[in-house]
Amino acid sequence: MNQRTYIMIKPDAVARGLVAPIVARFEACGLKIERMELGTVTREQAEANYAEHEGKPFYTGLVAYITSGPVVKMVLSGPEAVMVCRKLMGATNPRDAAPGTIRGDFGLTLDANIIHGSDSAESAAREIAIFFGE
Ligand code: D4T
Repeated sequence: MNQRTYIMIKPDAVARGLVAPIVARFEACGLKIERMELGTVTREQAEANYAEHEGKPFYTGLVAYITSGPVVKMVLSGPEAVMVCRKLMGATNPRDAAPGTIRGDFGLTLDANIIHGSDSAESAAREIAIFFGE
């Protein structure tokens, strides 16, 4: 089933100059770039995106981090794109992420885990609306 998913390269990865190698992995897999934009995340967008985590101990730091500098926002499409992108990204905590995955190869800490990707088709539709207004 062809799907769209929302992917965001987080501020630390952009600052470290990792945009090209990360985007290359999605393209190498055959995923299509539908939208791609360098920009900042507003506080409103961050709170909407992470609403499920409101009240948790890491929530304030998470919102501060994602709004701290430029990110790369993308819509990618392809067969089972949501699941395929989650596999390419690896486990949420880079220390648990397998070598060969984006987080496993480029990340070290959970609070700056390199990349965000939608976890379901429903989340993708919600997040694409938040970040691209579609
Ligand atoms: P995102 O949403 O960034 O793609 O990550 P995941 O979908 O893989 O993981 P998540 O929603 O559980 O976590 C969102 C975001 O919060 C940070 N985080 C998470 C953190 O700083 N401390 C924590 O204890 C947890 C669970 C990392 C990712």
